[in-house]
Amino acid sequence: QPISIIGMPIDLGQGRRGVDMGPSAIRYAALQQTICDLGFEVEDLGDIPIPSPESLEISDQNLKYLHEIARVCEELANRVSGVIQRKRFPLVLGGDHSMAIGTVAGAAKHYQNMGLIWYDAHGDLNTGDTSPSGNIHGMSMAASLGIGHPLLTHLGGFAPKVRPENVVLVGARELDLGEQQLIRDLGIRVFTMHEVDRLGMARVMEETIQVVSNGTDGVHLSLDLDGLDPSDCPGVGTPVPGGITYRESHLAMEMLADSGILTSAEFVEVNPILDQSNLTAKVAVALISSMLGKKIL
Ligand code: DIR
Ligand code: MN
Ligand code: MN
Ligand code: MN
Repeated sequence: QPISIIGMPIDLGQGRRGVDMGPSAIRYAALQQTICDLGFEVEDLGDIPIPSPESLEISDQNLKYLHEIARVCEELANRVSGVIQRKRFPLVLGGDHSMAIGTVAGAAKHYQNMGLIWYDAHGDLNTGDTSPSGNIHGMSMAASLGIGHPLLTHLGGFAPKVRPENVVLVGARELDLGEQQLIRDLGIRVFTMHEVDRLGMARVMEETIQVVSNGTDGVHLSLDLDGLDPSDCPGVGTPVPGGITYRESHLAMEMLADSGILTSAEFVEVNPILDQSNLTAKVAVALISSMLGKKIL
């Protein structure tokens, strides 16, 4: 399937500058050539324009930059939807994880029942009421499930985008109290680092693929690079020790490639300012290769 790259240089959803440079950093790590070498037809649609935080004011401390984030996510949703309409695979580069509200909205327009894999150290299951930070990048999975502020949950004119029984969280190791409660209430499938260690990544991904493909007609991968261990991916805004390794992540992406279930993907939270020699963007490109079916032999 031909691939369309979309950049989402957003940093309004969290507190540290530099993640707006994530799409550039991933492109700089030779994304397009790498995909091309794998034999895919690939186009780059450029970036969604994002206002810089210096030009804006925060009106609600519990939902920072709510209106601006909703507006640019709507644009992203339309762009993603257009790509799918043209029978192409949307590959979205971030940018902080608030962007997933747009990516998921755009993709979910095309599927009755979409599966969602959230690869992340965090749950991103807060709302304006439960968030300790007011940062919307910690609310994007909740919004996709229809929980939170209506401007976020009803983006694109419909809610919810996904159902709790079709979503899986992989790599979690830092969950706020409200997020833990929501996971219990909705019965969301979570593979914390405990399960990754205990079952192994192969088993975790077998079960993940089972859950997200059961009764679904599309599957989106939302991969936050902070799901990986900070020693492999130091260029992220909220690093948490004890993460998924580079090798486990490749295995996960290879198993997704073999399963053939993915219909869209995004790689987010790359912050080259906090990085060492663009390492995190290079890992993103390597993982994208595996996700697209790269084989050594
Ligand atoms: C925290 C951090 N749970 C929050 N979330 C992050 O602010 O809601 N998500 N870093 O990626
Ligand atoms: Mn995240
Ligand atoms: Mn984040
Ligand atoms: Mn995270």
